[in-house]
Amino acid sequence: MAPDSGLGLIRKGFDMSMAVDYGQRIPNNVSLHSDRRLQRALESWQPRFLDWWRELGPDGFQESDVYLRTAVSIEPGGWANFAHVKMPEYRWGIFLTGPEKDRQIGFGEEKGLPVWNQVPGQHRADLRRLIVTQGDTEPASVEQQRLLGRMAPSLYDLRNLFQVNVEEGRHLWAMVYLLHAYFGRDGRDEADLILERHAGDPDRPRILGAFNELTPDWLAFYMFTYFTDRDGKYQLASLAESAFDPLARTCQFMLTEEAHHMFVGESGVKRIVQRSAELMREQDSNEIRAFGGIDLATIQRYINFHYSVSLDLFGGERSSNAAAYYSAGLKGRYNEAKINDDHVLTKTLQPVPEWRDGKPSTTEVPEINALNERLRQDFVRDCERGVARWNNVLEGHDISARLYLPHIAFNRRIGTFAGGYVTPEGSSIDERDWTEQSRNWLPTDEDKAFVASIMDPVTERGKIANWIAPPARGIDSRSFDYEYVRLV
Ligand code: BYC
Ligand code: FE
Ligand code: FE
Repeated sequence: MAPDSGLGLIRKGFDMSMAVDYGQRIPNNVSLHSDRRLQRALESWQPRFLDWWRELGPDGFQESDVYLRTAVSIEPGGWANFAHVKMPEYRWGIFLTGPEKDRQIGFGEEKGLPVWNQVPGQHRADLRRLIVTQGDTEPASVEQQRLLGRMAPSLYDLRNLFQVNVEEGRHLWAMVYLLHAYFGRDGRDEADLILERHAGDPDRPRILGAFNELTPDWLAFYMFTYFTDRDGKYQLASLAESAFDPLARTCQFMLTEEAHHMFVGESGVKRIVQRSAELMREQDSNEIRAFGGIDLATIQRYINFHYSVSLDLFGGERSSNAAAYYSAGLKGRYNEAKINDDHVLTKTLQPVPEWRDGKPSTTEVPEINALNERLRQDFVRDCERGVARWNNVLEGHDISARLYLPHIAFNRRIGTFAGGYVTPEGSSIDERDWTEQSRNWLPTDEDKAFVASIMDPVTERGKIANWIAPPARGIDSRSFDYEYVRLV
């Protein structure tokens, strides 16, 4: 019986042991075989997914053997399953963390009531929208990154790119499962549409702004996985609090994969900063482009861009959508259970940024309307940690320059700061000054052309491009010179 049949049945035949069934065409721990209708629907979506993967997934390398990890169980150690596989043969599957016994809704108007195992009619449209928005980002990122394989700095990095790509593909599966299993006909239609919108397509773009930008080079890739995948972490964590238990458990499991994506970003930028610092010392100059390194000014401009477009992903600083999601129990706060308050948030006020009299300022709003902003602030604090680690590298090379996060009002397109002109330091300026000076703050065509010019692929084992330092250690205790990708 499908859960969208209106009978409100808890999904039958749920496999409590949570073992992953790999005997199936679609590996899963949701006992897919006991729901023929759902299984058939997903099996008819699978070839469309594979067509999409071949057409808009990684360009080239589809026949190469890539040293990928695949989830084989949802237990903590279930991750450590590494083998060389061809990407189109990756075991994309449907995995949810195990159900928590007697779990209760943690926030909002129904706080304390049992969580839902089906979609309540009055929340159907909002839940579908959240799931579609989440699902839309996953294939978008694969599309954005599709050309990077041809300019990878090493086999190690090439493998990390593909690991991120296949896991974003699996995140799409996670959302498509929810759409098919719980939203009936319109869920299936939405799942099809996710494969029809494309990153940067002028006619059918992706839903959220950052997912229509190109990821043209590896500096952009590491910035994206540092900043934009981190938005994913915070959005998934707040959906993992949802009263709709299948969504909560799906997102919980996705978070384990997200950690690796952010590691790729943080360590990637760090290795670039390290190589740049080495070249600056060797040459006793900040101008290292002639020696094939990426200068700190360019790195800073990339930070400014990727950080500001990622801030936009949190939505407006005052949001009645976010308030409605919260009071309905659909989307919570980061680490909701660890917060010591009433978890209803209608009686308290919260300061939020506001654009007033032509400059950045703050105002107070009911706390429940400030949830996007709260999540954004959690994100900002998290972003600062990595920047501090990158700066440690500079300090270790006796370089006094520092990287930093620009002001939250800088280069924003969404929310109160959209349309304002603000410097990375937070001063408001007029449009003419912006036009003249923004080339100092955002990557220019010339920056991108330079970075593109040094992106020569390095495919020899143990070798690495000149603009990045090798990693401190390899993947799965392998050495850096391991054959992470067997090229054909
Ligand atoms: N671009 O009340 P507001 C990831 C729209 S990343 C375009 O301020 P709300 C990943 C908004 O839709 C995580 N439009 O915002 C990372 C609304 O439209 P309507 C993705 C935007 O709704 C790397 C209007 O503006 N997951 O997983 O509270 C690689 C006013 O909205 C944008 C999610 O986002 C934007 N940036 O919040 C791979 C979680 N921002 O109603 C994957 C699900 C706002 O006027 N999504 N708008 O038509 C959500 O929770 C919410 O939709 C948002 C927006 C937080 C995104
Ligand atoms: Fe993802
Ligand atoms: Fe990710």
